[in-house]
Amino acid sequence: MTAAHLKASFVVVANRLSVDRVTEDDGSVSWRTAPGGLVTALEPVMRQRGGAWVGWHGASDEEVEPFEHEGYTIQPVPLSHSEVEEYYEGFSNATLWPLFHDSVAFPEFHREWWDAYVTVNQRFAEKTAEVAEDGATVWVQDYQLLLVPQLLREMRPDLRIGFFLHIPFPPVELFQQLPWRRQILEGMLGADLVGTQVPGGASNFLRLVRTRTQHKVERDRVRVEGSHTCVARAYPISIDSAGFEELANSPEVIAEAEALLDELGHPKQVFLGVDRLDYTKGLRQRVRAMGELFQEGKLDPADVVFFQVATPSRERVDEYRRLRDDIDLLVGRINSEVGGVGRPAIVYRHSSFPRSTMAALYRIADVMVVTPLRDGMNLVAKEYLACHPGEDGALVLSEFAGAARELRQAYMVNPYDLNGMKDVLLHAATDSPRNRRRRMRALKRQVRENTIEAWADRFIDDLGSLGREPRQQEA
Ligand code: ADQ
Repeated sequence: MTAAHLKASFVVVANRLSVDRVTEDDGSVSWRTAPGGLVTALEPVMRQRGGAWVGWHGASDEEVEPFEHEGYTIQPVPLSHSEVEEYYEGFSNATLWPLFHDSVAFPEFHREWWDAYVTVNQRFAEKTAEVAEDGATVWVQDYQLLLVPQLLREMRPDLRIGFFLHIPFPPVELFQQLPWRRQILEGMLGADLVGTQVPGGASNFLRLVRTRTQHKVERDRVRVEGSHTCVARAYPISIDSAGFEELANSPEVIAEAEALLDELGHPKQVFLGVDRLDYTKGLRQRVRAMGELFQEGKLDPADVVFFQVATPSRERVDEYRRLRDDIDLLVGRINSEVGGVGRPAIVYRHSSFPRSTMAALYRIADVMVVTPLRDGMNLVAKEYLACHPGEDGALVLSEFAGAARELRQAYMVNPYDLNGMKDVLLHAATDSPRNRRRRMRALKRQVRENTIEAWADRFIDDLGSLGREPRQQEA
């Protein structure tokens, strides 16, 4: 039997597939794991559980046949060129993404983008209905697919449907701006279980349901009239902690870390930033803060390097192009003013790296700088804690990352407060070894104990038991 005919009892549905296509010079095609937080988190879950992953393969106007990958089935969903523009770059990434991140960039509202969003959500729901076996568990992911739970329930009431939002669910005042707010709430309510990164997200959602729909809300439960009960709760996501730790301690990664230090001329301290190049990640503020510390002589470029890697992201969306230009300019200006010896004060790489290189970077970072203006969780902070050897390291973390709720021993910053951030950066770099160790020990324990398997098990177990309750009551 081919992959196309296989039905699955566990289905993950996400905008993008877990794999990216790579075309070699000789024209041969292979697939490699895609970068980004959602895939980093869910790929190990799929490898362990098997099933099907429904998602777009990343190119427009092209149909790709289903295939097997690492023990699960890849089920590609096609998108046309205009759908990529309107559903993906438009409604998902220029309307919902900024709006759900505190409007740190201005969200645009266009009716034709919404129409494309509805069409594509319908297609994802149809594909999922086709590949899910009777009574299957379906786990829909993220803001690109907010309508899928309801659409899918209409087609397949036998399914157990979970939905997880990887980005923040915004405060009521912001969400209410959406012209299609009611449709989106009803779309999400099609799920048996709605998961958010932090409890505040679930309570924002429930408050909106209470005020904007007719459904009855009792604590964390919504009684969807004539249908089912939808529960909304927080499930803070994590990483494959043991997998990252093992990778970081492999001889290859240790050698790569040494080579990196050689290349940098063995500075006394390495500050590190790792992000998708996204305006929510607070890169402008971070680069300015580090630049001022160099310019004011508080950090000596002979001793200290700030290494920033930024994965290219959403490059066809205007805001992202502007951000890229701004960072290029800013880094260039700072480096021309505060030249280091043999290497610049800020080493900036605008590219994606293999996971082993990421692990090597985390190994050599004395101060990890994670300063988003708003972030659902932020896995980079957790990856650093899993990968950095020993207890002599420091995590500087924005209070506006979901991770700040769990990683309380980090050096916390408000990224909007440049002077405050500069003080904390210096404090983290110069704190006593005893304090740094005490904080790192607690942080590392947190990440070691809260793994991605535990996160997935908790969500899927709850989905199994919660989904059954209303049916038993109705019997
Ligand atoms: P993202 O916004 O993508 O995720 P994050 O959680 O930090 O943010 O994950 C980024 C991932 O990309 C990490 O696994 C990191 O290692 C990887 N990465 C970053 N730069 C890279 C580079 N140059 N080369 C290779 N890999 C790189 C979204 C939400 C987050 C949430 C996750 C998971 O915005 O808030 O934590 O989903 O739910």
